[in-house]
Amino acid sequence: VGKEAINTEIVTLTRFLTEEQAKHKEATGDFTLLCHALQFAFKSIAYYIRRSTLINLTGLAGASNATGDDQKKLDVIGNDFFISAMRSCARVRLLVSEEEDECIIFNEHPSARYAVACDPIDGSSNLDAGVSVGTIFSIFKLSDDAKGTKEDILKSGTEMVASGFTMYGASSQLVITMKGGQVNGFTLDNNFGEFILTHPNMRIPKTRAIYSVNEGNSLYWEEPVKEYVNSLKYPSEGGKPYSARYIGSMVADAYRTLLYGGIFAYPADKKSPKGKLRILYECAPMAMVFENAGGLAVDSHMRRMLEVVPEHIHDRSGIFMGSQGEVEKVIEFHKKHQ
Ligand code: AHM
Ligand code: MG
Repeated sequence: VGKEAINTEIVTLTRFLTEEQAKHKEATGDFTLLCHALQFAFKSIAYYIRRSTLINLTGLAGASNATGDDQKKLDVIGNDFFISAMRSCARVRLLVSEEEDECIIFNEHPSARYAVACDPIDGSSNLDAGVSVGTIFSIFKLSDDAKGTKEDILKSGTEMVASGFTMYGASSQLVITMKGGQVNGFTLDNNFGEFILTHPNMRIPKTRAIYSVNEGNSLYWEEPVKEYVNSLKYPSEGGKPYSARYIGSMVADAYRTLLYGGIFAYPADKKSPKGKLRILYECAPMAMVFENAGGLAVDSHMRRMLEVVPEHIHDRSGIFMGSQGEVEKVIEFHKKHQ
């Protein structure tokens, strides 16, 4: 390799965060430190997922989590890494995790100004088959009158300061966005041990004929959802039907949708009238990524996903997210039924 072929100006996540911080005169560095802790949690989880079949980390841990799912060994480890990182960075007051019934309150850091919600390993039913899973996170800045109780985080997604996810796939991909900002994608270079900026300013295509939904639930779907999905499969004369892609890991389905375009849906239905996916650490953070990339995200009532306020920390919602043109179609079908 010639000298000129080597990029010596690599933008690592650390460098990216330092440069972002410099753009904000009022920044204290707290957010940057919090993100450093986050990236360590991602690297640790990525490392153990890569090695899981070799070191007996497949299978169940023998308990179930807050929402009644069976916990995998890696769910427990991922959760522990996440909690430890958030506690030790000393910038987080509250932490909501899918794996914890209650909101964790770090009383040892009473002046910490951030609250974080996370799903440490989303899509864990795919883990033992080596299929991509991911971590989803949302970051809120506490208001001045915050009391340090879980109510401080029962906010709409519009209140988030940042959100994103890491997908543990053929490589680990970290996608992060800040309020009103661009969406940036980083790839973990295992040799460097660094996330490298590989996808600056990600923009989702305006339309794409790909839909991603668990059609095994179609028996329970409401009429507008049935009609909408049928319209994709049986287009009017001369039209081409959509392709179906469904991994069953929200992070992996979302990452593909972000890159290629299309729509990802987990609608509320007759069996799960509130939907399956959780607002604070699945729907809202994804919605912010999609909106900031030029896409849309709505709930099953066709409300803007980011404006939905959870009543409880583990509240669920239906969700449709993806390319602007594709989500607009869903909205049209729902309007017809009003
Ligand atoms: P989990 O948090 O228990 O892993 O569940 C969330 C996952 C999402 O990643 C995925 O989109 C969905 O559940 C798949 O559900 P289903 O198996 O019902 O299609
Ligand atoms: Mg999950």
